[in-house]
Formats: sequence, C-alpha cells, structure tokens
Amino acid sequence: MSESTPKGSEWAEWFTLLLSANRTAVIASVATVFLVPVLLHFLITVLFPERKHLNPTIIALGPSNAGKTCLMAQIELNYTTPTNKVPVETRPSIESWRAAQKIPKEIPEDGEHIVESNDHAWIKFDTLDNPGWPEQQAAAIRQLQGLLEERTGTLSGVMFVVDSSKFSGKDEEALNVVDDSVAFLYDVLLELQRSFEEGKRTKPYRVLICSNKEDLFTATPAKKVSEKLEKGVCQTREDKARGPLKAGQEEGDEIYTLIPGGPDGWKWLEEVGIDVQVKGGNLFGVKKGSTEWMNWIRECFV
Ligand SMILES: Nc1nc2c(ncn2[C@@H]2O[C@H](COP(=O)(O)OP(=O)(O)OP(=O)(O)O)[C@@H](O)[C@H]2O)c(=O)[nH]1
Ligand SMILES: [Mg+2]
Repeated sequence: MSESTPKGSEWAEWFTLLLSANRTAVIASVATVFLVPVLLHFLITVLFPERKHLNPTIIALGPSNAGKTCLMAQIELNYTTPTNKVPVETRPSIESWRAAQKIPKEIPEDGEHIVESNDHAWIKFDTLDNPGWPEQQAAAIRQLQGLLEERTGTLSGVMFVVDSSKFSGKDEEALNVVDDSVAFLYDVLLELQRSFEEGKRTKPYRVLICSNKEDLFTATPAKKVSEKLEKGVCQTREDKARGPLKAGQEEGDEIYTLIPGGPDGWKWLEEVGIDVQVKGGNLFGVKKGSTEWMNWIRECFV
C-alpha cells in the first residue's frame, strides 16, 4: 500500500468526523446528498442522450390533396369501428401530425372488424402525417431525415400517397400534380438511398406508393401510375446530373443523384436498400379498398 493511502485508523477517524455534530461535516454530508443525484443525472443524459421518438413509425408523404390525412385517420378505425360507420375525414394539414395507431396482427377479411379486447392481437406503431404543399415538402423531408437519424428501426415504412385520378389528365392542373408527385418522390428516394449508403441501416427501407382515389372514374390503374412515376424519377435523375449548379456547387463537382438503372419496376433501387411497391386503393366510394395497404403495413412489422 502506498504512503498516501489512509490506514484503517485514519478511515475510522474520517467516519467518526462525518457522524459527529461538526458543522463542516454536516455541510459536506448535505451537499453530497443533493449534488450526487444531480451529477449522476447530468452524466447519464450526456452519455446516453434521450431518443425523441421511440415508437416505430410509418411516415406519410406525398403531394397535397392526395389523401394522406384521410388514410392516416382511418388506419386504426378500419378495425375498431363497424365498416359502414368508418368516417373518412380530413382536415387542413399545416404541420406534421404524429398519432398512435394499431392494426391487428392477423388482418381480417375485408368488411370485418375486430373488437379491442386482446392487447396481444394488435401491432402498435405511430404514424407521422405531413402536409404536401410544395412549400411544405422541404419540412416533410426534414421529418423523414429526423427519423433516419434515429437508431435503426424507428422508421418502419414510407407511405407515399398520390392521386391516381390526376395521372391521365392532359390539363395543366393534372400535369402539375404528376410533376409534383415525381419531384417529391425523387427527393424521398434520394434521402433513403443516402441513409442506406451511409450504413445507417442494413435492412431495406420499405416504400409503398399508394395510388389513391381509385373510386373516381378518371382514376388511372396503379400499374400505369407506377410506370409514369418511375419514368419521371429516372428522368429527374438525368436532369439533376446535368442540371444547373446549386448554391455552393462548382463546375466539375459531383452531384449526388439516385443510382443509375431502371425503369424496370423499381428493382434497380434494391441495390441501395429501397423496396418500392405500388398498390392501388381508395378511401371513399361504395367498395372501400385499403386492405392491401393495411397488409403492407402489417408486413413492415414482421
Ligand atoms: N374520391 C376520393 N376522394 C378522396 C379519397 N381520399 C381522400 N379523398 C379526398 O381528397 C381530399 C384531400 O384529402 P387529404 O387527406 O386532406 O389530402 P392530403 O394528402 O392530406 O393533403 P395535404 O394535407 O394538403 O397534403 C379530401 O377532399 C378527401 O376527401 C378517395 O379515396 N377517393
Ligand atoms: Mg393532409
């Protein structure tokens, strides 16, 4: 034992001092009692920063008026309310909206609903709905980036909702909707590719393109919507690669774009960990059709 180490008798003296009615000892003891928990709390919060969103999350993205809010509002109600009473409501989306949701582990036949008694029969998750106006899309992308920054597993899937009734129109409004859908989808896929390439995840990111509003007679079949979007995304990649330089970029700078490939039914994106599926459906109309979307959500949690 070194010279400076207190011997047994010295320890006893210290101990006696701490228990004595000495003023310094009382102050030291009180300070220790109050300061140690504060210091411990400080150390723990610095060493293990709190995660903001612990729940697995499905994020809803896509252009305005596509039906994201209606879809997010209806997920849980599909199974907890008799089908003929499920309200399909929307509200103006001004900012992101996080909601706790649940769907049954076993998807019931179309038209049935489940009674909420057995807690183990449900998959619980959050949805994060985002407004889709062009000026709000950057904020929506930031929400996606936030989820990608969390520890692996927080982002369970991306539901990219589009309005299929606008995909065959030749008028300016319809053309704008398609262009807007393509541009937004490109940005979403680019973020997922970046995250995968940075090694933030080994499992593929799941993306479901919900080709909504199939109840309308002007609706384009989901396969055609998919082809149009994929062709547009590939075209956007080419345009970005040789497009005008952005602020901070210089001639010769490499521009980060989606990987080459396609269109081939979105398979080219598998290489960068993105699994894209496209399914048609509708939230309104006599025969409501969101079963396939619900099945896709369920598969996100297998
Ligand atoms: N016919 C039909 N209309 C639908 C369907 N789904 C949604 N709508 C209507 O589409 C409009 C837009 O729905 P929202 O859910 O608010 O759209 P959103 O994507 O959330 O739009 P933003 O919040 O502006 O980005 C509403 O008037 C809905 O009633 C559908 O399946 N069929
Ligand atoms: Mg909305």
